[in-house]
Formats: sequence, structure tokens, C-alpha cells
Amino acid sequence: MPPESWSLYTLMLRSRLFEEAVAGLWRDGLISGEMHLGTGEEAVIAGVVSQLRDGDAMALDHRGTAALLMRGVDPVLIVRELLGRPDGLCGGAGGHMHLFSREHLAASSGIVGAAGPTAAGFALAAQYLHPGSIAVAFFGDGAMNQGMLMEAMNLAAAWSLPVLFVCKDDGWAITTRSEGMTGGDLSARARGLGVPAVEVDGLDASAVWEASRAAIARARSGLGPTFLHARCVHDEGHFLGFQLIRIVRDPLREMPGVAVPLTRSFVHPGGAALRERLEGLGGVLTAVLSTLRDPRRDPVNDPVRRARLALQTDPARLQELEDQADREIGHLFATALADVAS
Ligand SMILES: Cc1ncc(C[n+]2csc(CCOP(=O)(O)OP(=O)(O)O)c2C)c(N)n1
Ligand SMILES: [Mg+2]
Repeated sequence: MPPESWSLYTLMLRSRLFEEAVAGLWRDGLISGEMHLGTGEEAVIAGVVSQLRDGDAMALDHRGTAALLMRGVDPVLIVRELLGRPDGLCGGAGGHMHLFSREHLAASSGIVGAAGPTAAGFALAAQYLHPGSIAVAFFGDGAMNQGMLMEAMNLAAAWSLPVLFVCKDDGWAITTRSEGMTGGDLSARARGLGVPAVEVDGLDASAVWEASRAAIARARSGLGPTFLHARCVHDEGHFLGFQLIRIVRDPLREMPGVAVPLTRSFVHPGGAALRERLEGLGGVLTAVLSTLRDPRRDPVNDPVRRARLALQTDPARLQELEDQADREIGHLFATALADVAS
């Protein structure tokens, strides 16, 4: 077993427990707006972030919480930021999609694709001011269809910038399947821009660790960027409360809310032709049925579970680690929320 397995699992587990607690706050109505969790992509984040040093930078997308936590940003400040409090990481003004830490050279953006130019900027600064430091861009497969990300990859190759472009590919952009809107192959696309590409199983933290180790070493020694293509699965769908996932988890509770308006519009006297209505209805049913067999719902695609299985050779150590993580996350949420109830 690789020596880093225990530390990778610790990072992933803390992140999972943290985000599950965040989900609880969101469900209780304490966090407003949408909530995109990074659950399901922990192996990708841990495999890369565990190798960053002081002076390295991170550009993050709308699922940046796990990366910040693993990078060592104060979790209490993150929780307070999510709650919109003035004593939060960004004064309560950023929310979960715009988390920044100047100290950690970490910047998030909800603008899909923005991690590319942000990381290229960080890397350009590193090239001039701190040779040996690198920048990482984390983004989804949907972002690969944004021009600014392609432009950033092109310049990074032309200027040999020390960047690791990490694509967390879950096959979806909100409710759109990537296969329906993405031409060609993503790694081939990166290579076409002059960026070497590596394919890795994004559910396997050790594999990501190994693949990114070589890419990071390459960037540190001035040889330029690498594209890491990691497949992963977001078990909550696009965001918390994603309707298809809700329906299949609890059909009796959720179906009436969908069926009533659907039936009403189906029997409405005006509007679309019967054939089009039937097609629409068929589309909804197909989406629900395909979600039943969706890889997002299959526990074998859970990277935290997978990492845990590999460590069951030492159950006592595993138990101790999990108890400690539980206590730590419980304590930090209690601290962050201490004055909320009062
Ligand atoms: C420039 C831009 N276009 C559209 C959106 C709306 N939007 C938010 S998240 C998202 C999907 C992004 O998909 P992907 O990059 O694959 O990330 P994932 O959510 O799958 O992790 C879209 C289209 C946006 N925020 N920014
Ligand atoms: Mg995606």
C-alpha cells in the first residue's frame, strides 16, 4: 500500500464530513442560495493538493470548499463565510462560490472556466517572482467548452507556465450530458494546444497522487503545463436538492410535486400538440428512470468509501482516525455556530 494512503484518506474523510455538515446547515436553511458540494471529487483534490507547498497557488471553480479545506484554510472561517457572516473568510460577501484566501494564494470563481486564466496568471507571477512554485486549476468537463480556458491552456503551453490543469470530469454540466455537447476527446484537445495530457481514475486518490506528482515536478522544473483528466462522480447531482436525485431517493414524497403540474399542463386545453406533450412527458420519465441506474447513485463510485476499503487491513488505526475526524469536525462546527443560536 502506498505510504501516502493514510494521509490521503484523512484529507478526504475530513472533507467529506465537513461537506456533509455543510449540507445539514443548508437543509436547515442557514445557508442561502445554491450549494455545490465537492463530494465525489475528494480523490482528485486530495491527490493534487497534498503535494502543494508554500508559495503554490490554486484557482478553483464553484466546488472549491474541499480544496481550501485540504490546503489548510481555517475551516471555522469557511463555515462562517457560508453562513454569510462578517467574520467569515471573505467578510460574508463571497458565499460558497467565491471563497478566497490571500494567505494560501487561493481564488475561486463561479464563472465556469475562470480557473484557467486565474491559474495561468498565478503561474506567470510564479515564473517571474518565485521560480519553482506552481499553480493548479481545478475545473469541470463543462468548463472545457469555455474559450477562456482554452486560451489559458494555449498561453500556458506557449510560455511554459508552471500550471497543472485538472479537469474533474463527471460527464455533466448541470443537466446537460457532456457527450452531447463536447466534440472530440479532451486529452487530445489539450495535446492539440501543446499541453501534455494524462488520463487518471479520479476515484483513486493514490493514482491521482502518482499522476500529479510527475506533472507537478515537470512544472516546478520549468518544463511547462500538464493537463490531468480525472473522471469522477457527483453523488448529489449538480447541487444540493437536485430534483432527479431527490425523486429517486424519496419518490413517495417528491413525485406529487412533479406529477401534479405535469398532469395539469398535459391536460391544459391550449398549447402544444399532443405528440409534443407526449414527447415531453416521455423525456421526464426517461430522466427519472435513467437516474435510478445512474452511476451517481452507485456506492462503488464513492472515492472515500474506496479509499477506506483499502485501509481495512488495520481496523484499529482506521477507527481511531475516523473517531478523531468526527470529533474534530463536530468541534469546529460547534465553534463556528457558537453564537448563531443565541
Ligand atoms: C460562464 C458561465 N456559464 C454558465 C454558467 C452556469 N453554470 C454554473 S455551473 C455550470 C456547469 C459546469 O459544469 P462543469 O464545468 O462540468 O462542472 P460541474 O458542475 O459538473 O462540476 C454552469 C453551466 C456559469 N456559472 N458561468
Ligand atoms: Mg461536469
